[in-house]
Amino acid sequence: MITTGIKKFDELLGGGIPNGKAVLFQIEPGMEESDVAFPVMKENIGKVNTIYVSSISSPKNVYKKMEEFDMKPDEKNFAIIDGYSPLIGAPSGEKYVVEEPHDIGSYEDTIFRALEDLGENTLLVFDSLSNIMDLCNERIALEGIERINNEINKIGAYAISNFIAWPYKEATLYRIKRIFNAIIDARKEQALSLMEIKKVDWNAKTAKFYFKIFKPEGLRIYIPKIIVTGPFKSGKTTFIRSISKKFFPVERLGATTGVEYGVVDYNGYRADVFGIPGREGFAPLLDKFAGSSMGAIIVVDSGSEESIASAKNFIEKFKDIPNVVVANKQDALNAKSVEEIKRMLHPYENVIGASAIRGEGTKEAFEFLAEKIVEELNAH
Ligand SMILES: Nc1nc2c(ncn2[C@@H]2O[C@H](COP(=O)(O)OP(=O)(O)OP(=O)(O)O)[C@@H](O)[C@H]2O)c(=O)[nH]1
Ligand SMILES: [Mg+2]
Repeated sequence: MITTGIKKFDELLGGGIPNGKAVLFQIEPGMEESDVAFPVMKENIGKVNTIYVSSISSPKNVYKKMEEFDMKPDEKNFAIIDGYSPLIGAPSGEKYVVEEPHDIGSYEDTIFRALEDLGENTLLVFDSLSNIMDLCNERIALEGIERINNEINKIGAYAISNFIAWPYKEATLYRIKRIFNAIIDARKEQALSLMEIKKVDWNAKTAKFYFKIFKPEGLRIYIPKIIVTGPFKSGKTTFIRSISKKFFPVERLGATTGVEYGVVDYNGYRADVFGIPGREGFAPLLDKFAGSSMGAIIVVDSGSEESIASAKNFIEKFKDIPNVVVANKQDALNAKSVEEIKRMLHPYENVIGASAIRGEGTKEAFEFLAEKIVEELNAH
């Protein structure tokens, strides 16, 4: 089994990509993220041997890109199959060179030779299957790809491939679907990049989530807008600070006076988080954000009944999007327990205890909401 490095993604895949499986990333033409396989390869480099089939860029550019992703390939466990240099008539310094890049047979020969050298614990990565199909005869190329996938299935290795889904003939697309164990779509939706597990022939779910690729971190489930609000002095700013890797407060004399912003990177999730004071003057802004946010975090002071009671208004305001109440200041002597707070907010259940000042429970509350946001996306 190999993993994607994204906890939720792996969970949806039933733990990861099992041995012997060939996965196709079917990417909408024109997408900025045209290489979705690369960050998955990053996650596994060093854990399995890697063969990278380079057909659209020079080995030099592949190594450069690896550096950008903080990857340190080792000759013993990483090899490039160079299908690019012969194409442009340049000499290749690689051990594995596709002599005749217009012939899928030449790709097969080289790949099988490399697989033999590196063994079954190997991940085969295609930088662009669509490019290889365009170079070789489409029909014959597909037959070759099928033979390669069969070999992967047989020896229990792994394959991941980028495939730009140009408007190919129906028959071609059908054939492609048939010869891969899993198809994962990457496409634009409402100006965001969406990944959708469309087909899997092992025990996994079809599901979707928004994503982004960051350098050097790699793949992340992306949540463009989470709002953090709540009553006065409940610890909203302290909460956002404690979950963010970058934080931009807007404060005057210790009080928040505008929209503060944090970038969260936690357990495979990347989110842009906006803090808005809950006071009356900010109500119009709050309503505007409520309409455009994917989720809401309501921070209350567990030591104040008034603060807890006011959560009800916020719960009502955010009833149409996933939300969570953070019962903050659990460290304080007069703090009401999470159970008590749940009773006070009954029948509302999504209450998570935290101490933002100690950084306890805050990331868990964030992840709880992030999971709900992904579930919500898959509920429709
Ligand atoms: N004991 C305790 N104090 C906390 C905790 N979190 C925040 N505080 C304190 O509560 C006060 C308010 O914290 P902030 O984070 O500024 O609260 P806020 O909700 O952003 O406040 P406003 O934006 O002005 O409404 C500060 O004195 C914090 O140190 C916590 O978990 N425990
Ligand atoms: Mg504040």
